[in-house]
Amino acid sequence: MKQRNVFNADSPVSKAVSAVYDWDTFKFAPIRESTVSRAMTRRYFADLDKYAESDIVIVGAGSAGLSAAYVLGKARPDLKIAIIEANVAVGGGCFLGGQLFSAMVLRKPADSFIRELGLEYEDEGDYIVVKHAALFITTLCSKALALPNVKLFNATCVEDLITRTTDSGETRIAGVVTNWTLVSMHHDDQSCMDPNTINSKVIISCTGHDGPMGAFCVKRLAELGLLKRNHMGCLDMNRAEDSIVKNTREVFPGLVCAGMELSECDSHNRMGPTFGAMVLSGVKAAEEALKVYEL
Ligand code: AHZ
Repeated sequence: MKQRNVFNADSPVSKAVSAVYDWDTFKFAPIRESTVSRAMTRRYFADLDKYAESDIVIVGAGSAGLSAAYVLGKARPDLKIAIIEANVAVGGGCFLGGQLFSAMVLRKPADSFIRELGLEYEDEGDYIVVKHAALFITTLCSKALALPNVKLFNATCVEDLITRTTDSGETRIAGVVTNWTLVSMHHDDQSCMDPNTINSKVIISCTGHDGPMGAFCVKRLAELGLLKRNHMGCLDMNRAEDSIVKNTREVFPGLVCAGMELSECDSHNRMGPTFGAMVLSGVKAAEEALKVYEL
């Protein structure tokens, strides 16, 4: 027997969403399919046009890349910041804490960044625990993307770097070469799918340690003999976190390296599932990138 849905302004759900729906008479506003297509494509291509000349490009939207994006976007509303992420989903290795556990550990003094995001945590003395890594990364992402000067191009892969040779003969990074990730995955069975480009004065590379797609910029420069590549060291939490943050820097003219990608450059130890160094490496990368930008 069909029951009439009760129109109830006092229901706890109506109060939670601050709206009352009468489910029997409910109807969405009308729309034509092409309107939806145009609403998306017009904005996407306007963004491609706007960010083709970016001030700072961040490669990789894991914990280090998104921390850098949030800090930079907030500190410098005058700069255009593009984030390029190869995956559909952001977060990199940061949707779980470690070994598929959910809680996320950050050693102090990274607790100040968690307070900046407005997240609750348990204070355990020398370290803090956020109840779920996904809560951290989604909050960080939403705060970064809410900034008007930050644009995320996800499902977009950095396939190469743009270089320039200055009058003094120095090679500098001057941007990134991109393609949609699904296109990048078919370079072996489709011919000549040329990429797109974004020019930028500074790149912050945060593509993580070596793996199916990590350490991209360090590996690319190393294969050309422009940068020496060292491999990530074994796990040592104490050494790893300090040395990643301390060494976050411009590793090649125009290229700041942050997060675990740096371990493939300098052979830092890995730290396993503790994320303070990723967050603070992102913050330091933002400062280093601004120094390069202002030169
Ligand atoms: O998809 C990658 C991920 O989201 C993205 N990425 C990689 N190559 C790319 C390319 N173009 C665009 N060519 C690319 N995007 O970069 C992101 C890297 O995120 P991550 O979480 O792997 O790196 P992170 O340095 O931000 O965080 C590392 C987290 C780790 S690993 C680790 C250990 O192994 O001990 N410990 C911690 C805390």
